[in-house]
Order: sequence, then structure tokens, then C-alpha cells
Amino acid sequence: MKRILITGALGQLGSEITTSLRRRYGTDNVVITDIRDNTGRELIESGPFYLADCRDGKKLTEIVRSHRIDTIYHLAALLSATAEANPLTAWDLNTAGLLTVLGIALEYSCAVFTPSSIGVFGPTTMKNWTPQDTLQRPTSMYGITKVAGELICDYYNHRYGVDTRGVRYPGLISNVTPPGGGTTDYAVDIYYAAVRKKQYTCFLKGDTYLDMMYMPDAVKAAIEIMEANPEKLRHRNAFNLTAMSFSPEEQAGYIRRYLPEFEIYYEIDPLRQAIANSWPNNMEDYAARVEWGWEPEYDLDAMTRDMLEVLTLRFADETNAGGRNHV
Ligand code: NAD
Ligand code: AKB
Repeated sequence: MKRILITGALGQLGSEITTSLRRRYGTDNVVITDIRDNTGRELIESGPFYLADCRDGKKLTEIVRSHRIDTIYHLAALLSATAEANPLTAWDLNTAGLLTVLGIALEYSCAVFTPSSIGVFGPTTMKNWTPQDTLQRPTSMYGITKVAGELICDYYNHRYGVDTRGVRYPGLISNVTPPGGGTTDYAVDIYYAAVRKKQYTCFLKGDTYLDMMYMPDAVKAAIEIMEANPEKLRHRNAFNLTAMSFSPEEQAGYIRRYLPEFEIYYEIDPLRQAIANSWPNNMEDYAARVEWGWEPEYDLDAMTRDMLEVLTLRFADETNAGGRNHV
């Protein structure tokens, strides 16, 4: 049975990974941490939780030792839009946090999952069917920290034998915890606005294509890659991973299949548009499929149907505050 530590556990990804991992490995075997405790009350109260900055090596070491942790899901990071507004904070958190975790993993023989992102690519990368191994010259601070993260994780693997693994997630869409300041946040917000107001004003242009994934698939990937046979993993940090690619206009079209009166408007945010323009339209994820059997379950239609169903139920009765868990 794995004994897991999660950093940044109350965020968009962490909150749903926590629920799934606790169901799979037992609540007491999944210790969660975050720098804040003003949200996620249910998660905090349902099992071991510590307030901890992921750069605080002493505190994390105490937790790893006392809970005999063997696997770390390191999720604490600043996302692309927030990172661009605070570049030096982002550099510090995204790189120093990871180095702290890797140092502890080396000392206590832990495996480490670190999510990378489509943000590792830049304007000189091939935009369509972006390959696994290709040019990575990102122009955003987020992307720079994520490329550094991929490289340092590989380094700890080949130099010290630490079992590091990671995926390049696309934009993640969910209905449990709101997104934390990324360029792809519009693809989540649009469903909430569609259900509550029947209209949405998008900050990206209507023809901006980006890779996306529904949260149940993202959680499945995080679990499957950490359970994969290590001998088969040639690309440890990190695997291209996608489930679908669409533009805001296309997503609005799918929403109209279920809510015909839905309208989309545009008010472009130049900062987030510039970041989106530098990312791939769509990636290929062949290496993940071959090396550990990756296969997504949700496409745009299935995700749209599920998001609208869950949110319609939730907002029909505002007292039903929790989200639905999928995995
Ligand atoms: P998020 O912003 O929703 O959550 C991050 C969490 O980290 C927050 O709960 C925050 O309080 C916590 N945190 C911030 N500073 C911290 C610190 N110093 N110490 C400990 N915790 C701290 O982000 P997310 O969407 O859950 O992303 C998780 C990981 O997945 C990140 O590495 C991100 O780059 C990656 N990722 C996310 C997406 C996406 O669309 N959500 C896509 C690609 C990659
Ligand atoms: C962001 O937009 O910053 C994230 C990501 C794709 O890494 N959602």
C-alpha cells in the first residue's frame, strides 16, 4: 500500500486527486498539505492535513518521516497567468518548491509525481501535432519554470535514481474546485456562466485552439503513471498528454447543443492571449499511449454533457454546494 504526501492539495487538481487517492489507498495513507486552509474544509477534516509551504524542507521532512511517506504528488505551483503577473515569485515557488521535494525524495527514497504543462512549448515549437521530443523555448515565466522542472526531475532520476515521473497536462476542466489563475481557465468558467447566465464573455479569441482534458481523465493519468512499470518508461519527465483540442467558438457550439440560447462574447486579455498564442494548437501523446497505456475517456461532447448536467443540478439547488466525484 502506498503512503502518499500531496503538496498544493487544495487546488484545482489536488482536491480531486486527494479524493481519488484516499479512496484507492485509504484516507490515513494520503497526507495532504497546502499553504492555506481557508478552503477545502471537507478534505481537511476527512484525513491528515498540514499547513506547510512546499519550500519548507524541515516541515516536509517531519511529515515524510512521521507518516513513512513513499510517494509525493508535488502539485504546488503558480499557474501561467498568475506567474506572468508575479514572475519572480513564480520562479521561486515553482523551482525552489520542486528542489525541496526532490531533495527529500532522494533522502527518504520516495517516488515523485510532478505535473508539467503544455506551457513548456513556445512560439518556435511545431503548433500542430506537437511531438513528444521537440523544441522547448517557452516565452512565459510559467513555461520556463516547467521546462526547468522537467529537466531537474530527469536529472534526479538519471543521476541519483529517484523515481520521478510527470505529464504535460493540457488545460484541465472540472466542476469541484475553481481553476487557479491559468490561461485555460476560460474553458471552465464558460460552463458556469452558461448554466447561470446563458452567456459568457471570453478573454481569448474565438479561434484560439488549445489542448484540454476533463478532470476525471487527469486524475486517472496521475494514478496510472505512478503505478506504471518503471522499466517501460522512457520519457519520465514528462509525457505529452491530451484528450481533446478546441477553440472557444467550438466549445460554445457544443454548449448550444444542450442550451440553444447560449451566447458567447469576446473581450480579449492581451496577456493571456499572448500566452495562448505561444502554446500548441494540439499535441500528439503517442509516447504516453505506448509506454504506459494512456487513453482518455472524455471528448468535448461527453465532457460538455457532464459539466452541464452537474452544474445545472448544483445551481438548481444552491444548498447542494459540493461537486460530484468521478473516479
Ligand atoms: P492551483 O493553483 O489550483 O493549486 C495550487 C495549490 O498550491 C493551491 O491550493 C495553493 O494554495 C497551493 N500553494 C501555493 N503556494 C504554495 C506553497 N508555497 N506551498 C504549498 N502550497 C502552495 O493549481 P492546479 O491547477 O491544481 O495545478 C496543480 C499542478 O498541475 C501545478 O503544477 C500546475 O502547473 C499543473 N498543471 C495544472 C493545469 C490546470 O489546467 N489546472 C494544467 C497543466 C499543469
Ligand atoms: C494554465 O493555463 O496555466 C494551466 C496550464 C495549461 O498549465 N491551465
